[in-house]
Amino acid sequence: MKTRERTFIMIKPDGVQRGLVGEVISRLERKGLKLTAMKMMVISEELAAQHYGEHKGKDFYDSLVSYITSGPVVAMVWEGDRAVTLSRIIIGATDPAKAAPGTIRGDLAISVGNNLVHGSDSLASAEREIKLFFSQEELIDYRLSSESWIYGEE
Ligand code: DAT
Ligand code: MG
Repeated sequence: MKTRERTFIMIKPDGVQRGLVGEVISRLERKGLKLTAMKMMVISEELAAQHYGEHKGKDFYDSLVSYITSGPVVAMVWEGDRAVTLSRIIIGATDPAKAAPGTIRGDLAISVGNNLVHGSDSLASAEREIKLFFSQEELIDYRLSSESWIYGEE
């Protein structure tokens, strides 16, 4: 594996309510990424404000915070070569109308707000978001037996 990265992925309340937890996890698993941490939780107002701090002041901020705190989410860390970029491609563009077919949002979402999944947009965001949601002990370091088949001789 050339550049092992960890990224923060979260199935948002609409994903949980619509029964798409397995679907989202399955797409990331089938890609060959490795699940490193996972928990179901209800996000507090404080955590939502920290997670979405970059959007504070925007017109959709209040509805974004009330949506993300409205029900349980599934927070995860996925690992692999270029995991940040690859998982953003699997998730698709923010607006489902612009998300390519074959992506999670392109296939399964309609609303810009309720777009099912969050994925870190850079390595720096990933590091920040993983720290917000998980302790060091919750990140499981293990080897996938399929790794040599996923990465070949790299
Ligand atoms: P992404 O989730 O693709 O990283 P983002 O970080 O720009 O997108 O925005 C975070 C979330 O905020 C996004 O998933 C949905 C919501 N959002 C973004 N732009 C919006 C808009 N113009 N109107 C309503 N909600 C928006
Ligand atoms: Mg974002």
